[in-house]
Amino acid sequence: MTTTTFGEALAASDASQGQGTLTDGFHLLVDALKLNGVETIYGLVGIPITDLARLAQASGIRYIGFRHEQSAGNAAAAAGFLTKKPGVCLTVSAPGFLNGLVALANATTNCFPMVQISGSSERHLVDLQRGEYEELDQLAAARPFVKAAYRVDRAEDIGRGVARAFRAAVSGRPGGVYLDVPGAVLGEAMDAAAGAASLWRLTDPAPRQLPAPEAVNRALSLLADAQRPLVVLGKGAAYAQADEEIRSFLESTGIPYLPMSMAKGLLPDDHPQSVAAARSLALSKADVVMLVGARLNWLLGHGEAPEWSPDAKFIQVDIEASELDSNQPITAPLVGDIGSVMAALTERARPGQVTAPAGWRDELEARKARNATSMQKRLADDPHPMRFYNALRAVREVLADRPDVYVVNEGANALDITRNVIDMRLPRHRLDSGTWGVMGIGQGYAVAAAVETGAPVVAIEGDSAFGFSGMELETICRYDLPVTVVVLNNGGVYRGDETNSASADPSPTRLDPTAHHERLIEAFGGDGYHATTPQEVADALGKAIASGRPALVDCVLDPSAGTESGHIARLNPKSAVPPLRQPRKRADPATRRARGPK
Ligand code: ADP
Ligand code: TZD
Repeated sequence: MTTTTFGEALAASDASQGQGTLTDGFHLLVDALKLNGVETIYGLVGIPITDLARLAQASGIRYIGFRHEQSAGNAAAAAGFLTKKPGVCLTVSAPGFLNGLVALANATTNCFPMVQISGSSERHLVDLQRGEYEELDQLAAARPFVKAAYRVDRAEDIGRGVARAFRAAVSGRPGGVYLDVPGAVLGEAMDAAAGAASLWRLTDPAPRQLPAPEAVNRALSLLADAQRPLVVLGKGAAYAQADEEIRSFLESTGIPYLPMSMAKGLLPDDHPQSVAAARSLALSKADVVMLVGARLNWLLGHGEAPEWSPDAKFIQVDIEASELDSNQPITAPLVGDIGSVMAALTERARPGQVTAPAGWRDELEARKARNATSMQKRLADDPHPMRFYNALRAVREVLADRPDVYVVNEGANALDITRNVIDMRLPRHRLDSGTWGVMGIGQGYAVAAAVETGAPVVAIEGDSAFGFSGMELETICRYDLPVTVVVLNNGGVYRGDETNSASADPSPTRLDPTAHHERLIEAFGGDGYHATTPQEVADALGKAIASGRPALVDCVLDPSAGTESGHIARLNPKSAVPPLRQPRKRADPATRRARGPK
């Protein structure tokens, strides 16, 4: 028996394709992806998809191989958000599939278009539970977590399966789609001409959805009567790539707006109509609120008092009609794509019909000025060891000169404080933990931002958050990506100064306060920096971005910096009985040794 290398097989199959004889599932799948514009696949190989990845690469698709499928999936999800085309993640069966599924579910939760393609084991063995290698009914497992899930059972259906998956991922409300491809289907041969005829390219994958004219008029008259109107821009508005339509509606009416975290930069954060710095006043007093690609979920207090005025009336612009009324009555529903809806609002508004009353603008301005002063004070503080604000002041100063940098952000305090301190000036340049507040997106999102845009990326992460995808530093180095990871290292989950008086074990929130995370990237050829002062942070970050090389800046923070659960401590359930032991909030000997004298 002779064996054939993959390269020989590829050459032979290319030749045979040309002669119109046979093709197979591997080739049909790659051809279907290429036909539908896929340029990059994020994945991790093994049985039965290794040759699929090789073939994709040989056919001109960029293949980015990760160390864990969750990061590959997160990269695909971020690619979907950034490009408005489904990001593609490729995994092996059962465990690889499940690792990727977390990211696919997260993409669905965040309304990012993504397709996870997983190889699966022999159906006749899996379905009778005969104990196959990596046996799992993946289609059934995926269904509860995704927007849609399909399986291709015949090579001749590969084109249909890809079309269906891509259409589902990107049309209407975007989301994650699972496509199951059994190994046997990849290997299945069929006539090459019939195979080519079985593939198609989607026409208009995400058609515009125009709002009804009466819905537009209803929203305009509600806004016209408002005394204290407010627009909330969510990540759906960023995703929609309707930047001009949104800007011209806001600027022609003068209505104050609040950007949700991933909508920061849609208009530059220093825009005079941004009321991010007067958020609580804006929410609590607005009488007419227009939500644009933002859900009234926990991130917006479900629209409830006292965070919101109990009399507030809502207008909601969303592509998903069933989202409306999920929390509060929506007085003026505007169902459609954001570009079409915002353009219709601007077009149909009579000159001067919708304005922002001066009293309301002045009230917000005064609060913004007051809050800006206290922010300046916090940033000016210079404690040593560093705390979040003075470390982030240094990051802010460096990034002020680099609006082109993509910012990835995860952690608790590291997330909340970075969101407030780091201004964004360009749309879709900030990616973060999102709707689930999930940890682990850091390196995957950073890889995708670098790969999809070619621009420099700075990932600002808590030390706990960083750990979830830390091994992807090797991926960043292997592909030589311009990514700088900034670890805000306070030696713990939330903070690093809690001791356990019951045993020698560290407390549940403790991590190693002496960790030098920069050494991790050095192991893979990247540049490591250890920073203990804001000046060192600024120098290291400036150098790292300028180099365009993979880098990590470990910022040593005081372990007592940070609060438990950051801004959402109220979500921790309260015990009805007094705790057995109060955790002590002071540095233990290891921490004190590590930090030196104060
Ligand atoms: P945030 O967390 O920033 O508040 P959400 O993720 O809660 O934002 O909300 C995003 C919303 O945007 C979703 O309800 C989604 O259906 C909607 N959406 C996504 N893309 C579009 C689009 N092109 N047009 C209209 N709505 C969209
Ligand atoms: N696991 C997952 C997947 N997501 C989560 N959100 C958590 C666990 C719980 N969690 C948070 O909500 S924030 C956080 C965890 C573990 C880490 C906070 O520590 P950090 O950041 O070092 O990343 P700060 O700046 O020290 O708060």
